[in-house]
Amino acid sequence: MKLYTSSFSHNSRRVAMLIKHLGLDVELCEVNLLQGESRSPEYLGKNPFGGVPALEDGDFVLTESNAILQYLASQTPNTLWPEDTRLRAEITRWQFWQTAQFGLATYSLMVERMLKPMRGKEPDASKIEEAEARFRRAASIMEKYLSQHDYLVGDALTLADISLAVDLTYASATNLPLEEYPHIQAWFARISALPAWEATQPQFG
Ligand SMILES: N[C@@H](CCC(=O)N[C@@H](CS)C(=O)NCC(=O)O)C(=O)O
Repeated sequence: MKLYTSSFSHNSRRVAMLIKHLGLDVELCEVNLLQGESRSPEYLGKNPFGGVPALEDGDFVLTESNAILQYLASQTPNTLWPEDTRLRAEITRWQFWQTAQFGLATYSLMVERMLKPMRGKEPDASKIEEAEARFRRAASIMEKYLSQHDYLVGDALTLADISLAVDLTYASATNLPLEEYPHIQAWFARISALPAWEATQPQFG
């Protein structure tokens, strides 16, 4: 299998972390986003959705990091993606919520506070305000849940934790107000202590 990835894409990191954590045999193929490779005709020929990450398994191509996590974790028995149907449903629920709420807020702040300045563009104050409000709404839901649990599903690390934690990759650069959420911070410290987190730190250049 091959994973088309970018070493500074947090969405790619989600999958790279799982590959490291489970020691899966997947070849990582770097796509140069800064040079527009993810939109080149050659790449779109492989992955018509464009962007990274994308997994290639023979003639099967899968996009969306959370779908790729489930597909890869289904290849081998492991506790990150337990067999139990309800646990899987809870993991999937957090992953949908990541895409629709938490990750939407952190991504908007990444665009406004990192990507626009990198491209010499002015951040949009109204978008920052909207994203911060969305972040606080989402973070208070996680904070309440994590005040009573060490992990998002069950009592051990699952795909749900990887999915959500990766959205904090650029927490400092995007000025996320994590100091307001001590239980999220404690949970994040557990995830970021994993060797797979350290091994997938973003690389620029
Ligand atoms: N919802 C998608 C988001 C993928 C995404 O936005 N990828 C970015 C990098 S973090 C990308 O490839 N941008 C360049 C492009 O779309 O061509 C996922 O979770 O995989």
